Amino acid sequence: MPTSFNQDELEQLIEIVAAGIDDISLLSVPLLVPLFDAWISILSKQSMLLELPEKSTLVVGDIHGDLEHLKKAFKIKKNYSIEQIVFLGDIVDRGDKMIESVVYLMIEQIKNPDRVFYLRGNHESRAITEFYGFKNMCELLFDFEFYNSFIRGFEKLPLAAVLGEKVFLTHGGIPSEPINFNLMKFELKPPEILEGTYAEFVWNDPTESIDGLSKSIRWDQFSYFGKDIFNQFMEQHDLDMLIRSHEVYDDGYQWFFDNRLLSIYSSNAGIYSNVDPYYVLITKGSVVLIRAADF
Ligand SMILES: [Mn+2]
Repeated sequence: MPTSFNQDELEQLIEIVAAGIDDISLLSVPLLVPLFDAWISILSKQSMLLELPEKSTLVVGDIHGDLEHLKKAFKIKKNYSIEQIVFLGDIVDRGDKMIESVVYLMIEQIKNPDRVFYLRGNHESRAITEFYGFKNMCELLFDFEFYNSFIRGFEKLPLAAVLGEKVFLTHGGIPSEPINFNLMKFELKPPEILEGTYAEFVWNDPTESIDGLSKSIRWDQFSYFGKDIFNQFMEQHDLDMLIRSHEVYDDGYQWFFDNRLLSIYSSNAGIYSNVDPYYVLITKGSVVLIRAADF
C-alpha cells in the first residue's frame, strides 16, 4: 500500500469509509490507515490552544457514542450555513456507536480541517478508554492497532480554543494555577491527561457553592473551581465567556457565574437516555442555545 495518497485517492477512500458508518462490517484497518495518517497530520499541526476566527460557530458537547446527535450537529451546520463547528471532546466510550461516531468526526475533519475542530475530553485518553468501553469495542470489532491509531490521534488533540479572542472553549474548565497562553501555544501537547495543570482543562468542574478550589469528587488530583477563580482567569485573558461540557444535566445545559459560563451536553447515549441534548450557536455577539429535539 502506498504511504501517501493524493487528494483524489483520499476522497475515494473517504466515500468508502463513510459507507462504513452505516455498516461497520465494511470497515477494515488497511482501509483506514491512510485516513489515520491524514487525520493525525492535521492534528499535529494544531496548537494545544487553538485560536479560531470570529465566525458563526456551532459548539457540540459530549457525544459518547451518540451518532445520531453527532450527525444532527453537522446537519444543522449545513442547513443554516454555520461556518465552523467545534466539538468539546468525549466522543468515545459509553454509547453503542462510539467507533462510528469518532470515524465520522475524523472524516469530517479530514474533509474540512479549517472548519471542523475537535478538542480533547477526559475520555480521549488511553487509561480512560481502557475502562469505559472504547478499547474493548475496538478490539472486539477490529484489533489493537485500530485502537492504537485513535489513541495516537487523541494525543494530538488541542486542549482548548479561543474563539474570536473572547470566548473560551474547553471540555472541563479552569486549571488551579494561572496559565500563560503564549507558552501554551508553543508547548507540546501532553500524551496523557491524568495529572498536571494542562490535564485540569479536561477534568475540572465549576461550582457556585464555594469560592476558591476544592477537591473533585471525580478524582483527588482535580478540582471544582468557584466564581472567584473563574473571574480571575477571565480577567487575566480578557475573555467574555466560557463554554464547556463534561457534566450531564437533564435539560442539556446549565448556566453558571452570572451567565458567563455555559455547560452543555449533546448526547443521550447509554445510561443518560433521559437527557435533552443541546448545542450552542455563537454568532457575532450572541449565544443561542439549540435544542437538538427541535431540529
Ligand atoms: Mn468528560
